[in-house]
Order: sequence, then C-alpha cells, then structure tokens
Amino acid sequence: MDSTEIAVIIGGVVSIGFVLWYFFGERERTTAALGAEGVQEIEITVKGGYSPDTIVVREHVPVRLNFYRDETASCSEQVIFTDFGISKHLPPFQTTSIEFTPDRTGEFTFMCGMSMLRGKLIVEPR
Ligand SMILES: [Cu+2]
Repeated sequence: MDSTEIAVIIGGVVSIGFVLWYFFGERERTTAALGAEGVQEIEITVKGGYSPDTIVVREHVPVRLNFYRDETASCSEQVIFTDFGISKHLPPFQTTSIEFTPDRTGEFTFMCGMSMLRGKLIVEPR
C-alpha cells in the first residue's frame, strides 16, 4: 500500500464518519423556555438548516416556535410539521411564529418543503 492509497482510505473513513454524524449524530438539543404567559417559546434560526435543530417541549403546554429565516435560499421558504398538520411560509429576514399545543409525546420531524432541511421536535410527558 502506498501513501496515496492510505490517504484515500483515510479520506473515505472521514467522509463516512461525517455522513453518519450528519444524519444520525446527537444534535444541539434545546429546551423551549416557559414564558410568563404559560407558553413554551424558542427562537430558531433558519440558514441552510435549523438552529437549534432539536427542540424539547412538554406535552399539553402551548408552544410558540419563532422561526427567523436568515437567508433567501428558496429551499427553506417553507417549514412543515407533518405530524401536527402544520405548513408555514417563512418570508426571508423575518420572524414567523408557529403556535400549537402538542397533544402527544414522541419525536417528530419538521422539514423544509423538499424535506432536505430537517429538525426534530421532542415532546416529553408533562
Ligand atoms: Cu428545501
């Protein structure tokens, strides 16, 4: 094995690691803050993805997700919560709020219109 082959193998292993991390790795997990009005609220920046992309909320407590879309890339112009029947248009450089009350626990994916950008809403029991 010469050094080129070794470099190719190392490169391959690093890319596989990246792909695994990208799709399955533990993400930035953030719990929505419970405000004075009894609403769990969180700010999410939309720019080539969702940040944070793993949001923890409590069941049966109203949720307000404030999506700030910090780009014009058309990919992120829509956000969809399939499990809760929510689809919302996000105008660029504005905050768009999505409000609902999670009525069940579990892990729910939210995504852009093409399901390329993804985030996860974790609803924990009260
Ligand atoms: Cu997209």
